[in-house]
Amino acid sequence: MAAVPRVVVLTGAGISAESGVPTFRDADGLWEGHRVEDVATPEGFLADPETVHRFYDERRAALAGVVPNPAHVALADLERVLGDDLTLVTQNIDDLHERAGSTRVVHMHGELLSALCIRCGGRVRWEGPMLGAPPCGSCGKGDLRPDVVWFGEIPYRMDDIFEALAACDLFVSVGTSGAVYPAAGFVQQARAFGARTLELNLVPSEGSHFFHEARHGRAGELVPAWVA
Ligand code: BV8
Ligand code: ZN
Repeated sequence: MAAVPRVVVLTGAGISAESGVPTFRDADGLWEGHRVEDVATPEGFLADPETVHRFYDERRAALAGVVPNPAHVALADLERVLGDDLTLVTQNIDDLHERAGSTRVVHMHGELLSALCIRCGGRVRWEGPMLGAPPCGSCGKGDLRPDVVWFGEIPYRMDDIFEALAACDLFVSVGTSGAVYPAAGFVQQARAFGARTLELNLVPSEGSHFFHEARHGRAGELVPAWVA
């Protein structure tokens, strides 16, 4: 019985693009409506919490209008085959992997459907608008912020991710521009530990040259073909 390969998959906004979720850096990217510094940094939130809440409230509301695409479904199928030998890390804050059936998703940049108390650090699932929300239910004093990792903040579960990268036989990156660190550096770490590396993206990413192999096209076609 051949050893089961240990696989790490990293997904970015490109895997949700075919579900109708805007990416960050493509022509109609999200950031165009807003300067990154204004909406995706702690300083931006402190300076103008209302604008930041509106930005994330709009994206949270938009989740109701999108559904997982075949790329999300294929990765959920892969989890049923590989079990613990698959580590799925996403930079995305939508819940499309979960809705496609993935059960153990590492949301390194947080989640739209979670609220974080800036005072006690308490978390609570949050589905509606956060602008004007009452104070935190745990400590009763803190204001809630989107439970997402902004620029300058430390991504979640980095220890688990580094451990998976060190142990994996195959690292696959799906739908990411390779513009944001530390996610953009994962391919180099996996490769340094001897893993094979594969990029599945619409166009060559900024880190394409770090991969052993790169296939370019739509995630909805490339991912099911790779998983099959
Ligand atoms: C940190 C959450 C320390 C909120 C996000 C100078 C040099 C290097 C690094 C830095 C630097 N100055 C500052 C830094 C650090 C900084 C950084 O990397 N800045 C960049 C801009 C230079 N990083 C940080 O601050 C991070 N924290 O470094 O802490 C540390 C480090 C290590 C260990 C411990 C501590 C925190 C970064 C997190 C920021 N938060 N999002 C929110 O979502 O609003 S980032 C945001 O960008 C999203 O998470 C998004 O996922 C991420 C990356 O974007 P992509 O997912 O790749 O999306 P993008 O639009 O860019 O690309 C889409 C791709 O899909 C394209 O390639 C496109 O071709 C492709 N595509 C499109 N359609 C399809 C498709 N592919 C397939 N099929 C399709 N249909
Ligand atoms: Zn609190």
